[in-house]
Amino acid sequence: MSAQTTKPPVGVIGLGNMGSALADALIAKGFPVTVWNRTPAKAKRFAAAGTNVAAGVADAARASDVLVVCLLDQAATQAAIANPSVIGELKGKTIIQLTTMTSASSRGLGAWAAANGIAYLEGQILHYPDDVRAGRAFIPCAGLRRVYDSCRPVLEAMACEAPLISESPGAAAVFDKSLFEVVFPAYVGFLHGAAMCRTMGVSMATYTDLMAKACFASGLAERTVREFGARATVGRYDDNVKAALDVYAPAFAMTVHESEAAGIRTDHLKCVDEILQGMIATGHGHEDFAAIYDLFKPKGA
Ligand code: FVH
Repeated sequence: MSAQTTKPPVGVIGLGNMGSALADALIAKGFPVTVWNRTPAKAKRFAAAGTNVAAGVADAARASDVLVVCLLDQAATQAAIANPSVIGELKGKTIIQLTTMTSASSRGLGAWAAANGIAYLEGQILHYPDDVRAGRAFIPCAGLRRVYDSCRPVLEAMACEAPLISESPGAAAVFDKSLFEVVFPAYVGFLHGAAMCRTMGVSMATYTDLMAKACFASGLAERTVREFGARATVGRYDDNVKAALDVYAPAFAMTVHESEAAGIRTDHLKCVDEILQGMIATGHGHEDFAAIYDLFKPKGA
């Protein structure tokens, strides 16, 4: 992609929920876009609006400097791009890979691209298609800085934040999974908490409103992750402790007890309870919650 061109021709491979939003965002920002989808029906509205629709992935690659790939998974991505006619068209060009996949798959794809003279940037979309259309999506990226720099205009059309978090492909994929790790248990907890409160006659509306205010509108969630991050960076957990693990552990044990008393399953709570009790048993009760970070060193490190 030429450094002087701010709006290079872009191909979008995959017009599912997310791929079509990416194409919409690029078109809205004035990029010359060529789209392709395995099932042609999904490309119809683009053709009707005057967007170039390619007959195949190789045609889309030929028409583009940058190929944005957003397919179901790694296998679909492999099927779409790993064939000689596509490789021939992509040589010297750039792939922005936005399909959700594991870090190992992304590294493999990066190595495949390098071996075929194709620049590779991995990005993982953290938000929903409507967020992409509204310009409020985050897409953390990983890949060589020079490739990232050359892709910035395209990234900025699809995301409000698209930081380069590492030069190693796979890092964005791992970040994506970390996000799932943070939010999915929180979502499960939110719904479980609602069930507990319902047994005491608290309405869903009251529960939702109070939880949204207590965790998010108050800034608690953001303050907490920033404080944990700062403590874990220096590895000190015993200074200026606002609430020690000695305080949190019994409170969480009560949560398990409340849930059991209400006849609601507690399996997802038990492992957190075990971690907290383990911290107390190993002499960390006086420390901050962030001390748990040190439990998660990879085996052998
Ligand atoms: N939708 C979302 O909110 C999330 C947000 C976070 C990131 N994800 C990831 O984005 C990838 C695509 O997700 P999607 O929501 O667009 O998924 P679908 O609407 O199901 O569209 C899937 C597209 O993949 C095409 N496809 C599937 N298999 C193949 C194949 N073997 N060869 C070529 N294309 C294939 C499918 O084509 P078709 O079924 O219409 O012919 C769609 O274009 C995904 O990794 C999410 O995790 C989205």
